[in-house]
Amino acid sequence: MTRITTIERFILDSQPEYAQGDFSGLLYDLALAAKIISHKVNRAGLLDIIGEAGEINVQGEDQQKLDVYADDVIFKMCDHTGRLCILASEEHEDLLEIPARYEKGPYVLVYDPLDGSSNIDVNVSIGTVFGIYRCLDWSKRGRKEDVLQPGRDLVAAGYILYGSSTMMVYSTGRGVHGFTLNPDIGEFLLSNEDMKLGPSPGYYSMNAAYYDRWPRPVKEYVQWLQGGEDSGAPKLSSRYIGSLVADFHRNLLKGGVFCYPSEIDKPLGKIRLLYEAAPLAFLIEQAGGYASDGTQSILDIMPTDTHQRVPFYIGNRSLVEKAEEFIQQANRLPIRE
Ligand code: AFP
Repeated sequence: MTRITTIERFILDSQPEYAQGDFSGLLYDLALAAKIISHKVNRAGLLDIIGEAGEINVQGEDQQKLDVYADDVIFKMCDHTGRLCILASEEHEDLLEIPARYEKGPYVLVYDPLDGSSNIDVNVSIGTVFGIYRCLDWSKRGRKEDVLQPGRDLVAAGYILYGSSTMMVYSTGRGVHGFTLNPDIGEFLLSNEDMKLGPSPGYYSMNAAYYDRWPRPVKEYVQWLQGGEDSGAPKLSSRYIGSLVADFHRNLLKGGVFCYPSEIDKPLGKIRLLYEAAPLAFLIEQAGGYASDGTQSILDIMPTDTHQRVPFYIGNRSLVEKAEEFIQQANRLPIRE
């Protein structure tokens, strides 16, 4: 039998002595939340049988929408532990304060509880994304400033993919590590240690239905991606799920680039900087890749709003830098608000 490492063991073994309290505990809280959400996601198809979201089910209980449920689970797993000073969720307009009856801690959690939720009804992979920052000022913990930090200052980031298996992938700045949930024993087991992008990318991923809405340099970049040997681009195939976590995970394993560019009438695209772009940018750099808004590293962008969106190019460095080249050469920088 090969050596089995649980996520708990791995978290404890790979953190320095000083980080074995709040930080390790927070990662483990997220792993536990992931198991609870995974259990519910796997039953999503049964909603047709036991009642639709928003209705009363046969047990007489209110059905919650899955993304609201996931949001609740993460908040309730983390609000009382004394590890966090504030949370920000993609589901909420406002920041999520630690209830006054609980102690505040040194970390900040930003998260998208269930991304790709339009895929739930059709049984396609969805995911949770999270990022962890340190709070800036211990004496005034839990302010907006603690949340509005650049991705460069993340101390950890990760995602949970609810796919053919449930996986939790995270980095604390020491490589990217993946764990697969064994549902029989209810444990995340180390399955992908120190994940790195391969040198030969396999895929490009973008919603081609928006081609007419993309600015000219983006169209030229896509033509370059499609051009194979004539353009000097690597031979790529196209894959697009429409669930960022699933698209990202595939490209992390197989190499490639995911793009959600600006559009003529949507200059900042769709992807949220704080909840999606920055945590995944942190992971991709740890895996040897790069993420950009077309002009600069995603990790260097200082957020000004918790829900701000950003054009997003992420994957193998050579492919993302090529996007920057097209965008910068054309001198048509995405307009910032
Ligand atoms: P939903 O949660 O509304 O399904 O959005 C998912 C998402 O933010 C991200 O996961 C996808 O990559 C992207 O949107 C897909 O958007 P398009 O449908 O516009 O391609």
